[in-house]
Amino acid sequence: MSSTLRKIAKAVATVSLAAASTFSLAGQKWDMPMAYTDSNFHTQNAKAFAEAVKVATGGELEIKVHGGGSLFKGSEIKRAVQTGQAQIGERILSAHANESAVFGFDSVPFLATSFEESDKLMAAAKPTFQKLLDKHNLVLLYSVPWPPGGFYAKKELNSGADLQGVKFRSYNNATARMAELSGAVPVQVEASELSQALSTGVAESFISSGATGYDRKVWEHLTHWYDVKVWLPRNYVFVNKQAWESLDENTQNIVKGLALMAEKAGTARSEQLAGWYIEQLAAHGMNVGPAGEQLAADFKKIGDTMTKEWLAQAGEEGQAILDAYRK
Ligand code: PCA
Repeated sequence: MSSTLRKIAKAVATVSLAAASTFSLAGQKWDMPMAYTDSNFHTQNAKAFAEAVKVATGGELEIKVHGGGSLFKGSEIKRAVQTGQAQIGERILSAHANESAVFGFDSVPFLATSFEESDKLMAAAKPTFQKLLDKHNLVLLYSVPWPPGGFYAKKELNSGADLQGVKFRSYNNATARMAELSGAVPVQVEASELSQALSTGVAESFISSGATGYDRKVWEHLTHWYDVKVWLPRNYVFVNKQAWESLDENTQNIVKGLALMAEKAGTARSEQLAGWYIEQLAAHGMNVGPAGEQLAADFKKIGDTMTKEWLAQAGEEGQAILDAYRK
């Protein structure tokens, strides 16, 4: 090789090496732990979001979704993102009410019981919620409600008294409290471990949407679902603040835009699937329908107690959310 050619080859190698290292410095790979199974509609929605981010940023930001609690268990996800062990994550919002009652705004019984009301409540809560998240070193990207929650059981429920002594699976403070006030015995179980808890008799009843009943094939263990519409709890997607600030403004804007779309698309999907999930429970032999008069009245009473308790815990911030919602 002539010395001129050698010089050119060296120059090309140096330039392409520099280009490659610039790319790897600028390009980021984020891990996104999620608690619910890969086929769940929230997880599917997040996968579509991650794919869109990759395409729209020309690969500058790649988000890898880890479903089903495979990277961090549900109960560990928030802490992992706060401390930067993962850059982005998703969790059911009300599970964090044990840290601050404000996180439970969407799980005040019978406060918001339709998709429309759920959106309205989220809009009312957003300023307070975002301020709280900032204190936790997190930035909110989007949130999507589950379909309305009802009661699963393996016998007919005619009144609240029928839950006396029943082993009741909870997934947050509100479901545990509802169990206690019904005289049931709460036991905390992640959705990813629900089938096992039902098959081993650790749990025999719980509150959840048709989505989780379908995802976990609960018809293999239970017989009834009562459409109580107690709430529409949200999953929310949050980013570690330092990870967020490490993105340039252009990338942040792309991510924010796609997050807004993910919220709309996920919510539309939840609403679209809500009835279908219930049909699936029925198609697999479960009795599905509204709660009878006595059962509904008993739950309503428990709901009133829990609303008072939540307001006492969430204080002025809680009251501000309720006032903005009812305006
Ligand atoms: N499914 C989740 C939370 C709310 C819902 O509908 C669960 O049961 O864990």
